[in-house]
Amino acid sequence: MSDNCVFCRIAAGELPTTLVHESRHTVAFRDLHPQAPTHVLVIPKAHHTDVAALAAADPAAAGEVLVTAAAVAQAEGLAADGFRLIFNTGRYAGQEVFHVHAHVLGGAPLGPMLSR
Ligand code: DGP
Repeated sequence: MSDNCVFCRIAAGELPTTLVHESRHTVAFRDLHPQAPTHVLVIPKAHHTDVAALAAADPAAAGEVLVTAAAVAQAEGLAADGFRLIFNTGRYAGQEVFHVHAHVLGGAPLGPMLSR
């Protein structure tokens, strides 16, 4: 656990959140500021700054985040019409929370991948 990391504190149950799914190594919860009708964040419980750091340090955990994201999409009813997974990574991507998280977005047409 990293001191002052909001997602570590959510994973530890120290901050209130709307949990969607929990496994031994992952937690999924609803985004505080949803950008789509369904917007869930999936994190590993262990602290890694971003998806590149996670993949380098623990490829199995990276895979588990993807498996959890797909299970969440299925459970939230997004699988049939489709959904988007986003890992904002670093400054140019606008990453705000430096504990790796997958955004699972869906529930309506999501538009173009990037706004220009
Ligand atoms: P990113 O830009 O990829 O780092 O997105 C961070 C997301 O995390 C953003 O959509 C808002 C969400 N978020 C930030 N703090 C909290 C929190 O305390 N609880 C929840 N549920 N979501 C949060």
